[in-house]
Amino acid sequence: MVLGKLGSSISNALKKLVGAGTIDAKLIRELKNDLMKALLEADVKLEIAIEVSERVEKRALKEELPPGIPRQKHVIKIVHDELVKILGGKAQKLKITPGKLSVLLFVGIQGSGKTTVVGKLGSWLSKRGMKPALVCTDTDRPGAYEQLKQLGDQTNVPVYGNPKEKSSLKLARDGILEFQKSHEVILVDTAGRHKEETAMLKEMARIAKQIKPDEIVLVLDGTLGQQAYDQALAFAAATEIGSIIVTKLDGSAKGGGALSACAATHAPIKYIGVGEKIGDLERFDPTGFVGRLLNMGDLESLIESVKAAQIEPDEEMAKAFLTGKFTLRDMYTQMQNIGKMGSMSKILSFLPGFSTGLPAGLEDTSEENMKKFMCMMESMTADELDNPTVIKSTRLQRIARGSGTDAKDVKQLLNQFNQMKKMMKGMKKGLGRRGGKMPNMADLAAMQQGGAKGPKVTRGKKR
Ligand SMILES: Nc1nc2c(ncn2[C@@H]2O[C@H](COP(=O)(O)OP(=O)(O)OP(=O)(O)O)[C@@H](O)[C@H]2O)c(=O)[nH]1
Ligand SMILES: [Mg+2]
Repeated sequence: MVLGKLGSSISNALKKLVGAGTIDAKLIRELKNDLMKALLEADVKLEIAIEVSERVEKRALKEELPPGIPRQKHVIKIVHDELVKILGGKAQKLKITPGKLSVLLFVGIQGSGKTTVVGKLGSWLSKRGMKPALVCTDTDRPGAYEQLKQLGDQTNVPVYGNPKEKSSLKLARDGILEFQKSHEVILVDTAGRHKEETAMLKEMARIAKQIKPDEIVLVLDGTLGQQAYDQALAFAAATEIGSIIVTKLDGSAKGGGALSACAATHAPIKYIGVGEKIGDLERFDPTGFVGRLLNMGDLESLIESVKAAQIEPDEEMAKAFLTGKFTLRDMYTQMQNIGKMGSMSKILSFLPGFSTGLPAGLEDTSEENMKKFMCMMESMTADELDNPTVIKSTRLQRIARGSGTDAKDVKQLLNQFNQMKKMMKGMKKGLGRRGGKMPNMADLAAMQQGGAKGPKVTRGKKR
């Protein structure tokens, strides 16, 4: 995988963080250094590596924690978001308006893969029911028109060009005239082969001015290292780059150059080239890519579900807890909250380092079990919910019957409740440091994971 090494270095750094009970400024600084090192090793330009890791450090230290989110998870989200941000944010489509003529101009240095990309995209669009056409404006490379024609012929996409014509401007204009009435998307290939880079940039800017494309796509060789940044910057200075396509990501490319190019142009990567064949083109989704890169499952959906649930214990519950009166009713509410987020084990499985298991009293909190427990609690009287010690044999039988379970299941629930209550009692002492806030299930899990006896996770506090 491109940037695979970067991903494993960063996720190792994050695992260190998750494994630690308490996150302090020293740990965050360590993460910043690990991040910077990983970015540099992946060929990301020094300035960008510094900028990203410093931003992560600053945010991790300053930002208030959203309710119910342990600091570890929050820091992971910051790293994730910053990487996604550089790569262009949400996955975006090319600027093509169905039913209207769209013109896309492809630019890039010699050999970056422009002509190949134009051929691949023609095939991509035509397979999706659109009517694309290709235009060759390259007057410098011998055989440029034949190369594009060959690609177009493979997928029956028409190609305009004239090897005898010397003016690239005229070729661009004539190509558009040729297809504008009969086709939906015109892909214009340009020359990358010039004696001087400035001459090429000038020609590109002239063509752009003349044909006013809907989008200018910078095609970038994915095997480029540090120089990718300056190259992308030069293009962005000469014209308005709308998106990037990174090619040759099928080889041993580290991919850091692509990351720097995005930062230089503030343009998103929309596609990647992963081979020489016409079908070797993939859409690029920064969120999914970074998620896979950091190997932490679909973090976004987790974060979204946590956000949607907005888990925060209510005041009544906090009071009940502070006075040591944790009842089955409170446990029921907690389970309802977890239900809103998805099961506890699923939530924890999103986090590296949490795979070792659930905290004491929660091992059995699978979704199915939780539903069963809630069913049993629904079969209890108010008295039983508030004071579970009254539940003895006949009541046990009645609750089991009412909820379609066995007496041993009810016993298991009571057992789990008692374990939780014991654990909460143990933590009561440390509450002052939490500003009197009651821990929720996620906190409990985090505490247990850190091996802490008391609540060491600070929430909503600036450091
Ligand atoms: N392995 C691999 N090779 C690629 C990929 N994309 C392009 N190439 C190869 O890179 C070489 C250059 O590609 P072109 O498409 O001709 O590059 P260009 O930007 O049009 O080059 P100029 O016209 O000289 O500016 C060709 O040999 C392509 O087959 C890719 O995604 N993977
Ligand atoms: Mg070419």
